[in-house]
Amino acid sequence: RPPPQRSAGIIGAAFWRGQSRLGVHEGPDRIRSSGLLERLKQQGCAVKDYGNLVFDDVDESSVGLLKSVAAVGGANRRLSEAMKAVKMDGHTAVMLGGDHSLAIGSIHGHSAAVGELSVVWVDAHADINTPLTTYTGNFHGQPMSFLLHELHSKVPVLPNFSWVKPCLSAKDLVYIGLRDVDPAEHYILKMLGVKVFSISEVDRLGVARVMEETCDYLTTRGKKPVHLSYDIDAIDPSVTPATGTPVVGGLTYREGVYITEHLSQTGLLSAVDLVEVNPQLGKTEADVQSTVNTAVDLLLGCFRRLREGNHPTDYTLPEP
Ligand code: EXY
Ligand code: MN
Ligand code: MN
Ligand code: MN
Repeated sequence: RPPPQRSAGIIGAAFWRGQSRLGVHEGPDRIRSSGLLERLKQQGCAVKDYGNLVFDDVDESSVGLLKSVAAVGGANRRLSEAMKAVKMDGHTAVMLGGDHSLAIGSIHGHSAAVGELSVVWVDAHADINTPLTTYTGNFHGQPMSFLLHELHSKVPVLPNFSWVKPCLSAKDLVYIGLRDVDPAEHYILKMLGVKVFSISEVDRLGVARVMEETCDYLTTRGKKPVHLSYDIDAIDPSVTPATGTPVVGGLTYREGVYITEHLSQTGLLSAVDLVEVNPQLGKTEADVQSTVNTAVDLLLGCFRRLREGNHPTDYTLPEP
């Protein structure tokens, strides 16, 4: 039997209120216009573009330090429903952000469709502040706290968030690339025993061993579908400068792509987020191009692109 055809179901989430820098809502269209869909098709992947979500206009509402609470809750509710529908249609889901607060809806909706998940979170940041530990008030630094069963009792109920049910266990989460972690976040990671390959572990072990260990760790308790949540700021800002919270000393382009290639080869990759591309933050057009092109290459890697090259299984050499 031929392998089932791979297909990508793409959702644009042009949402930015999980942080304060203008422009991250341009990510989805900019990534599309750099040829994502065409290149996926060229590599033998079926593609369905579900377009950009339309979010309700919600009044700017702060709760204490927390910014745009109701808008973030509402947008993620819509995304969760859309994500669930894309998975029900049988695609590997691709969520183009937007800021990383969108992982709440993306992972929630993915889990609503397929049940228990593993999550691989590739980021300079842990994004695991609770609404009570954040000192910026930005929701893109908090999504993981809403998703983990173990933090449920530490997260207050907020306007437009009552629909969120934790859906992930700490043992099913792996971080890669961390290098800017707040003290409360570090405490939480240690308290819950979360598997973390910080950028120091990438230095020490090399990316190949990090990916072997990631997959071994996640598959020892059964082969759950994998959700890859990829923040472009995981990559070094010399390669991907057009992002809101760049941190020096990141993954190289090659390490970043290797992560996607390895996860793709497991056959378990079920959904991908590509977030925090902000085309307004490049100093030059070349900065923006480099950031967006890297985002596209990461996504191609998620759909079985190999840098060694490949060919159709029925390829035959022309006879003279
Ligand atoms: N830890 C800081 C905060 O909570 O605001 C910075 C978070 C940046 C989050 C970026 C998207 O990954
Ligand atoms: Mn992030
Ligand atoms: Mn980040
Ligand atoms: Mn492996």
